[in-house]
Amino acid sequence: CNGGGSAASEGKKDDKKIVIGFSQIGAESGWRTAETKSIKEMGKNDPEIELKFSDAQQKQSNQIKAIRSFIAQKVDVIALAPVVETGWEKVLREAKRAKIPVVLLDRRIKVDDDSLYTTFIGSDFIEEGKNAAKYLANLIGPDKKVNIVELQGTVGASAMIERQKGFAEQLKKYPGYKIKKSETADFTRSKGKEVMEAFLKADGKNIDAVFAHNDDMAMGAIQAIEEYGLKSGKDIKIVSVDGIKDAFQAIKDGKSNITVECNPLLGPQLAQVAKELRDGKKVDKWIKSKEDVYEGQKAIDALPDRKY
Ligand code: GZL
Repeated sequence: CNGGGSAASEGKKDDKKIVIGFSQIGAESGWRTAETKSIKEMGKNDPEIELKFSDAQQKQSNQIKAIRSFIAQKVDVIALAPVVETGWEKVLREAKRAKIPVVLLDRRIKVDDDSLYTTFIGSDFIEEGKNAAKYLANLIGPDKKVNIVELQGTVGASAMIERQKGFAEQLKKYPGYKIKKSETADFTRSKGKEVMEAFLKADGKNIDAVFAHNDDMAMGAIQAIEEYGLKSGKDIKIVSVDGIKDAFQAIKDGKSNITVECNPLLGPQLAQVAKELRDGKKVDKWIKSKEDVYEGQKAIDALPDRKY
């Protein structure tokens, strides 16, 4: 180099940049791709951050490999969106031994030693499940007899476990509301359509509502309901979680009824946490996303401004 260049130009690690290794689950839903976009944009635009990105194609084994690779590269921070809650102790102990803080994004893990991660940036899934039931009962009438089918997210994912729990908890307040069938459709549109087709085939005349753990599965269910010959949003009410644009459009078109927002735009918060860790600041164990619930005219009015 010309001798006068900065440390970086001599090929040495530019120690002003914070290197974040992010192990992303995959691209199973519109929500997930929005989160990836938010974090990649942060990596590109924030001069203090260098982002290393790995896509695990839904496999925990690929996430564990990525974490080991980040440890070997001596990144400053590991960000992890854990596909499932369990099976992380061993590799997170390796990260701890390497003195690399681990920031959880958008899903939680179950570990006996919670010093294995520094913070969880994400939503209150129990709250989201409760809101889904509350708004559905408010729409149909809390005293009605309502047969519900449930499209669950990825088995073992905290978002799936806790949304199911919150919904069932709230449903106790409405004795006429019954979950007749509940099956995973893995947070994807195609599986949501497939499982809904099976539900309709089995007992289509007795389904009053669908609770889908994410909007993508709800979009698949809407297609199945229409192909079955019923009016989605009218004959069968739809409530789902995420708040992607397609869900707002479906509400505007009268095909869906309620979407419970779950914020995927976590790039700025991840950068903020990485800087606080660099500066030796203490960060909260849970950095909770702020979110709302959208239905009817409120959803229609918000549609033009939705960012994902
Ligand atoms: C929620 C996130 C979930 C979304 C789904 O934080 O983990 O995973 O709700 C996504 O769309 O697949």
